[in-house]
Amino acid sequence: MKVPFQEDAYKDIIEVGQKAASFIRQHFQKKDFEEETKAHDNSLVSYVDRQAEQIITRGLAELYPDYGFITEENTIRQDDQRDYYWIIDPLDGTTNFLHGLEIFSVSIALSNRSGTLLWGLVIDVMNEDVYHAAKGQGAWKNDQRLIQGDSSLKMSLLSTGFPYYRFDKKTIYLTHLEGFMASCRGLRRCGSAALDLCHVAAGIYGGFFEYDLHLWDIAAGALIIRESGGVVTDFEQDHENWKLAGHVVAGNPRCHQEMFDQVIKRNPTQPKRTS
Ligand code: 2AM
Ligand code: CA
Ligand code: CA
Ligand code: CA
Repeated sequence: MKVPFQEDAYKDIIEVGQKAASFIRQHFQKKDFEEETKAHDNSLVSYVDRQAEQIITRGLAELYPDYGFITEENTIRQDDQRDYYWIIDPLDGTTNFLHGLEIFSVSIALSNRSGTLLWGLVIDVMNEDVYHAAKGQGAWKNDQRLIQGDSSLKMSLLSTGFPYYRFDKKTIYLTHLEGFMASCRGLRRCGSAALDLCHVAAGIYGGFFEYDLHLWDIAAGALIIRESGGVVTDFEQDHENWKLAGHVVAGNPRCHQEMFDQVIKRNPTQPKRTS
């Protein structure tokens, strides 16, 4: 399956993402937003998330009127039954954004109807770095090609995100955390899964693990990792199911395998598939 547009179209799509990133940056600097909560007290959102989403969906609809959308903030009709649809998280790391921590991103992926990821973009908003990947063609940070290294688990930094409201998984999570703590060089928890995945693609982290993520958090970053030569699976080493279950283990091929051999396979329970 090829990307349904030529390389010279990437620039226009990236510009749409950059427009949203610059909108987010301006409001971050002015601090003129108020937080709101969704169903759970730690699920925060602001008008900046919604506005940024509209900037992206309007821009993309103008470029590709026939494509559908799956978006976090629901500001447009959700439709994954078109030949192609965009998967959008307009602001990944909202809690950081609202608390003044400069770690958040814009994430846009393109999928075909059968769920194959074809193209992905993550923008590190405050650093103004652009990560993108096209299926079968590679991954880039700005104009630098990303090629995976092979650092061992022992020599790697790992990144994770804590479980939110699903505290039924707390015990499994703490077991994994303890196992990884003892077997890697250091653990980080920065708060934007999309950016964490890009940092795996760039070789900053040897690996990443988190439960219960949504497709819009991980679709673009996962393609960027794969196109850099890295691996993305769920906790049963399934290469596709993470899209449905949201449980993700990612890394360079060596570190990813060692995460399973040294920690995950030694634990009798894993977060379960939801499908
Ligand atoms: P968000 O900022 O777009 O909501 C970090 O652990 C990841 O979890 C981020 O991708 C973040 O995305 C997401 N996240 C934040 N709050 C969450 C919540 N209450 N439930 C599920 N995911 C959440
Ligand atoms: Ca959110
Ligand atoms: Ca998110
Ligand atoms: Ca978000």
